[in-house]
Amino acid sequence: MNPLRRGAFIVFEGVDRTGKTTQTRLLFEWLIKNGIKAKLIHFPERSSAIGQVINSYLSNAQDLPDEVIHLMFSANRWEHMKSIQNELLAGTTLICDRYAYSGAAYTVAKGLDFNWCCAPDRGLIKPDAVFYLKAQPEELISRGSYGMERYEKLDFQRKVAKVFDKFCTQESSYWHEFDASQNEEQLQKQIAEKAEEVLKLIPEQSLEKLT
Ligand code: NYM
Ligand code: MG
Repeated sequence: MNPLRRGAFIVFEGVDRTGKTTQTRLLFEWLIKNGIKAKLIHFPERSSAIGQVINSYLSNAQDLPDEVIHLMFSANRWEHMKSIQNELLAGTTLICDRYAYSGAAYTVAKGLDFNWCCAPDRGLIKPDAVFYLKAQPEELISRGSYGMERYEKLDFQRKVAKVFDKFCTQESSYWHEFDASQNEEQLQKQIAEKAEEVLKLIPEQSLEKLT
């Protein structure tokens, strides 16, 4: 592969329990097997000081106003922007489990304004592709009960799903929807095919920002 080629930035989105963590790992392994330099990342990134506040909020150890936690999720992305940019320009493909769209979706689901929610993430590096793992929250429940974290409730997940659907329609040029209710292997195959297409387009594309 051309050494001057930058890496691709591929984001996975979807409600809780759609298999994002499994599928990001499977895609990462597939890329490595095919000789593509790749790295897995995940937001929220819980190890930084901001990440630790987010973690204590999600585990219900701490309460914060909706606006404050929203801005912290965004700040958690901003604090990693320089390293994400450096990795991409150095030729590493980044597979990212959740990004700014989760930020908007979970806060809009609480009733806050869509545009207000998107504003703090404007200027972040724009993904080359978003892989949207879609399934009805009702169906996902059959995979076992939700965990103990904040937001892991059926009625809330339904509201989150609506916002992801809106993004998928609005940002259709780089959002790709996958049926997350099918089995792991089938889903992985479809994802790998799409990733291959995305990687082919990278040489012509410079890094863009979220607007
Ligand atoms: N979440 C995640 C948000 O509410 N806003 C964000 O910006 C991001 C990135 O955190 N229920 C929520 C969605 C999840 C929770 O994520 C933890 P994960 O992927 O389960 O670690
Ligand atoms: Mg979770």
